[in-house]
Amino acid sequence: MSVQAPSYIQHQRLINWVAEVAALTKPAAIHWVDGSDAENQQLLAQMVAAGTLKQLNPEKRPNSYAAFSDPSDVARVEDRTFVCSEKREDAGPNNNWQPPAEMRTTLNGLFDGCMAGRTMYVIPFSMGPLGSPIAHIGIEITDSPYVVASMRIMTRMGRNVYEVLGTDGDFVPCVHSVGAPLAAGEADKPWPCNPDTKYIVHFPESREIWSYGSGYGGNALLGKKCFALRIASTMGRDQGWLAEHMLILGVENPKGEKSYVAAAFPSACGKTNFAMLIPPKTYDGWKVTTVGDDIAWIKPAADGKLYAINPENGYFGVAPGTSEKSNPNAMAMLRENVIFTNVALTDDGDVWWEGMSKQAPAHLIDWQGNDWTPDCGRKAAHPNARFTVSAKQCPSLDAAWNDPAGVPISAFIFGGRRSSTVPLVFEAASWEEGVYLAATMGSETTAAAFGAQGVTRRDPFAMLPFCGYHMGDYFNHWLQMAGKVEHLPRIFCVNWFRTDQDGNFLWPGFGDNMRVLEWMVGRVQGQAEAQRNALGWVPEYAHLNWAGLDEFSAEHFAQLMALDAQAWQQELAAHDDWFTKLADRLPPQLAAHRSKLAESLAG
Ligand code: SAT
Ligand code: MN
Repeated sequence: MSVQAPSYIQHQRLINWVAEVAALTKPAAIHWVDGSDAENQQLLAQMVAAGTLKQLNPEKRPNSYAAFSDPSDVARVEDRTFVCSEKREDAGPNNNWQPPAEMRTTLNGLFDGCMAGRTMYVIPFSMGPLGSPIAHIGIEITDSPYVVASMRIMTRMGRNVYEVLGTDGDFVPCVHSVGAPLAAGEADKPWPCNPDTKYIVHFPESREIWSYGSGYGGNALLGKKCFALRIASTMGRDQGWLAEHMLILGVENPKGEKSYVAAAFPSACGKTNFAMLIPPKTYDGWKVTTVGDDIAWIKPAADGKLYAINPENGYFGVAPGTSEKSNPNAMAMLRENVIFTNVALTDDGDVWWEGMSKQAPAHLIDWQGNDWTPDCGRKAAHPNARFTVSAKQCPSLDAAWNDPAGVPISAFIFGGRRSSTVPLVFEAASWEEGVYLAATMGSETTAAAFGAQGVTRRDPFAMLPFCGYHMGDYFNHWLQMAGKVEHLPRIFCVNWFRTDQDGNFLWPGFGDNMRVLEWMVGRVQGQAEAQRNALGWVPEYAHLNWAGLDEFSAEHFAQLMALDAQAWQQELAAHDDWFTKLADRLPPQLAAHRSKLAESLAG
């Protein structure tokens, strides 16, 4: 197939690659995406006509749309996700692996003619501010206009990317197909996908991504987890930087002193809410600002500090549970220009999801298009329903969010969902101990996420499904940063989810997380006090700011911070089980710290 690239593309290797993919996938047409407003409007109108999108009531939700996916295509598919490094050991037990040559044969078969009857879109995008030394470029080829419209929100997408690429710049090639070729005259579906066959494949050595069969989220928006985490983590390993599943936020005190922190939480731990936290009323003069809600790329700079960018340009957030209480900034950000996926529709053409309001509307159309009433026994929105919205609409957006230099990181925060054992907050006594804590971090499953409820799954650094290489090597990479970075950030652990004997949360959470954040940032600035214990440095009751939370007693706080020796013996045994899985590449420092920790906990 001959391809005619627009004259503003001067990159022959890129044009050749597009021609190769076109020859394989055999689309009906090629569209070189330029990112313009006119192009976007045309694609949206085309998707409305095809039934892929419904336009929402412009008076309620201006310029916003709802998409409804095929019920077989509603989330990332971890069991269909592969890291095909040359050697199996390099992918590690944390990734599915197949020999790269075998996988290429499989993919060649699947992609042969897979775009028949469809338009192939070529999407140029930058992860991070255009031209930033921390940013990297990708080109996604896709046959899904939904992916084009979503990538326009989630990345810096458009023809100016080619100016950065020039004639020979590096890019990560990403090939995506919904895996549903159309025979001549065959009618399309509103959400084409392949219900039987899905492959999300990464080749870390050649830094390529191939995705087949799904149109949803991280399976299809390849800049996100595939590139910005799995492929970028291997780039970071090779080049001495970090690609992390972290939010980035700024905290400014009334004196104007500002610190940035990056925080990793597994899913269902309120990560987006924390990234957009609004401090309690008593925090006059304090500001919390958002740089990113999901991913951080972090590189050492000449001044000896680590600088972070949010490689993304928007938020692909979970809608259910988002409310005026849990995240007022998100609610404000979602007022217009949003693409929702798998939410429910109200009778007046707006959206609703579980947790948006205490009282559900009397009637809705659920995400599968059926009538819904509060007593029908089904969820109105899919539990993994999403919003896709530009970062620029976030009311708490940090002034430096688009700064090519990134923001200096002074602390890393790791947190899971633990009903017991792990205290509200503590600070690791050293970098190495912090890496240990992050490496052994666990989170209890919620029914929505994994079926079984209350099982603690180890999710080191919240990276388990996203690290593109052996987790043991990844821990080692983190340990090695100590020799490369002069001013290392401090490392903290938090747990917002500890419960009492009756299963009630001990910590109010949401805006009150500010109290813990204030202490952590105070530690960084040398202003907050702490006490040493077996885990590290912990605040005493008097070290936190309780203004506006007067009924919160010292005894209550003690319950949140308690170290239960027996529970920690079990915890350490779970760490052992977890480390056994990674034994072939586990850094010896971590095993050594395990023994030290057992001794200090024994007192
Ligand atoms: O679907 S995404 O990968 O973008 C979000 C998630 O599942 O974590
Ligand atoms: Mn995420």
